Amino acid sequence: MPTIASTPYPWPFDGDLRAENTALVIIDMQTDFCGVGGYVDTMGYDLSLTRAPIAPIRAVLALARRCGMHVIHTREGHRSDLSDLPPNKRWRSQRIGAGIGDPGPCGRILVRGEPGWEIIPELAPLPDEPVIDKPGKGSFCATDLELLLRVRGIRNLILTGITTDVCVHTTMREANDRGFECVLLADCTGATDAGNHLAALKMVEMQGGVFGAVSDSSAIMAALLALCPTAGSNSFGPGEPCPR
Ligand code: C5J
Repeated sequence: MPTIASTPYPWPFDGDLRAENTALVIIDMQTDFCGVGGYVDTMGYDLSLTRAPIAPIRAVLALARRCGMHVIHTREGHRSDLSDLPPNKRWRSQRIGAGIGDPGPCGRILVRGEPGWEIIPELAPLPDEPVIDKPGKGSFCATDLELLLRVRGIRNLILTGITTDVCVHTTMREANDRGFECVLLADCTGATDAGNHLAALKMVEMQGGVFGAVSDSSAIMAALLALCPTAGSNSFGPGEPCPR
């Protein structure tokens, strides 16, 4: 039974880890959250914290694609008329000088179609990879993510992206309550505060894994190579599926 090294238990719980029933979920790797002039930068947070996961996610993503594993991206953002932006969310952001919907160096902050809202080029989705556009923190709220996962027969979710304590955690909690088996990759996530990142990891591990498990990029990559040994070879191009 393939499992990956993770805490507080080897993931997934039943060893049913296959490319077909598992998705790599990459949450909100948008300029607004990790780029110069974006929302997080405008709020004055340290961008090195939210940029740290870019390289590890790239490595996992390349291998997941070669193994033919499902890859799903998410983007937080609002309609240009802001009709899906709750007034309290807007008010809070304006209060700290980074008003959602207001103009900034990367276009209107967190508005769909604006440069800051785009996924960063390093982690750009391939044309056949679903992108879930969400107005909130959780990826299941007001989206078709659950339908898409059920239709594809996906049970296991490998969670990556930013920010650990907000959109990644909310998504993990939503997914766990829906019966999905989740693992969060510590080095493939990042928060606007280092302490919050660590606290978010610890929260997952309580109560025997109250929301799932925590692992890292090297453990998942070892498992992917075990599942699909030829994925490590250079005999086929990036993005090409494993010739099983
Ligand atoms: C936040 C996110 N932090 N992607 N969004 O507002 O975590």
